[in-house]
Amino acid sequence: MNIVNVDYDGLIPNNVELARDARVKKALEKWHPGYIDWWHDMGPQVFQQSPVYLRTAVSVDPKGWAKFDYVRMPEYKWGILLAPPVEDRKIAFGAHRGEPAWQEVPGEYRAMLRRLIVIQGDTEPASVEQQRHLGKTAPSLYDLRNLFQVNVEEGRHLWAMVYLLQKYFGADGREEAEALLQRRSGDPDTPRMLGAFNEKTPDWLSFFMFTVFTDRDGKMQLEALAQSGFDPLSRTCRFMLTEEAHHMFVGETGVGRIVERTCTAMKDAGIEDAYDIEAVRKLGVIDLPTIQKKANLHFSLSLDLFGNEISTNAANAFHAGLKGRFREDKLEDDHALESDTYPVLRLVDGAITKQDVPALSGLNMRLRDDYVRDCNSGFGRWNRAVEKLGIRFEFKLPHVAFHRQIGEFASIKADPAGNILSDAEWQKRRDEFLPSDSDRVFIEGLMQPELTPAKFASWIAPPKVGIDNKPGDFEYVKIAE
Ligand code: BYC
Repeated sequence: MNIVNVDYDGLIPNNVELARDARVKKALEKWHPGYIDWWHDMGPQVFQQSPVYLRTAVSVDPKGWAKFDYVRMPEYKWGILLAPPVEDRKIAFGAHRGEPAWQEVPGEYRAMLRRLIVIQGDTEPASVEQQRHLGKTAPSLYDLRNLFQVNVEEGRHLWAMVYLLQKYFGADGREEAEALLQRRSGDPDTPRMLGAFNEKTPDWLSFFMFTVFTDRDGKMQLEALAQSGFDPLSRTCRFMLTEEAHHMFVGETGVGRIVERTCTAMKDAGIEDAYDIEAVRKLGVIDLPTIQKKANLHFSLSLDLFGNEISTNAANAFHAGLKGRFREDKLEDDHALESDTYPVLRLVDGAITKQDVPALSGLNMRLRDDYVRDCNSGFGRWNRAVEKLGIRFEFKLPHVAFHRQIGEFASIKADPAGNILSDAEWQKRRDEFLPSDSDRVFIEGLMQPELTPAKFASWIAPPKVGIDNKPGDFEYVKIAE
């Protein structure tokens, strides 16, 4: 075994020499049955015993790290995989810039580091819990397989954070690892830590939007943590990012396929007006304005995950060298930001106003701005597809003040263009901006399972290529076995 290849002999595949680390191995083996119980209780509600064509990480070599095969989900090899170390790596930002990256937890920052790892860890099982019922209404075997792939990898990401807690944080790390299995998405008494992870993912359009917008927050946060001066966290996040890319692919192509199917059906039926919702829905497809409303919802929920506009936590984590900026190592400045400013949208005397704030306090917003830019690229692709199919409609990202629950704009109501509305106006117009009860009922009605190989539900187009280049009629999940 070396750092690139993974040791598959034991219960827990790993490239961290677990076999030589009796204490951590024992702690993880003790945690394992609780994890499996959690997976049975809170993981996918159906097809747990069906062989699923899944990829499993067998290496951390970027050129070929995964193998595909049929696996029953509870038997998936959830391993601990860290990207190879960078020789002589130095801390790249903050007060310790230029010092060797930490291989052990820096004592003075222990609590801050633990909190970041626990929050990251908490989101992983939360998303599996949110998505557990979706297998019952999959639009195809291809999509069912993709859902399960995302789920098992989120499970692996929980393992990744639990390894860090068990290895580096002693008794309190063990307690936190236990607590990660106890909290439940949406539970009134023991909810998950961040707002968006307690929301429902009621249907497949929401699932795809979640993987577009919320997994993309995951990408941004992992990129920021991959810059960490705490080297084991950096290496862990670097490998997680490899897997995360597929989750966003699932979301972006999922929404893209829904948009394509809608536009094609409209064209075939001779419907030009995208807002003739009743006529479009009669075709058994999802009208474009409703897709936009779902995007509005999931984008705004995901913006909340960046925290407050002005954040001492973010400033402290950067100063300490624990959490950097998006691609910090590619930025050209002093990487200390002590005397810099950053422009941030704030609520000043009731108006949305751009204000220069100390760059350290504005770090959450800087990451959020990078995120918004990244989101726009997905919108561009969907808009090009709409245009190509000859339909007049444009998807737009809503304003950052729209429908917020965290930060300065939580106290106001704004429309997707960023105009401030009175409470009464908001109540009157809310259903123009966000999915209404009748939208939900309509979408729910469409969510009938289609589990015949090569077949797809009426509202979604087939993918351009199969997973692992498999043909269109490939049996991605062997339902009958
Ligand atoms: N909900 O100083 P502030 C992923 C709390 S997703 C509830 O602005 P900070 C994935 C905050 O905790 C990525 N509470 O916060 C995606 C703080 O509480 P305390 C997950 C919130 O720390 C899909 C207080 O408000 N990873 O991987 O600067 C599927 C003051 O706020 C929320 C991370 O998030 C909220 N939305 O920023 C699967 C990375 N926002 O300490 C997986 C680690 C804020 O006063 N986390 N609060 O009690 C962080 O870096 C930061 O904790 C946050 C918040 C960016 C989340």
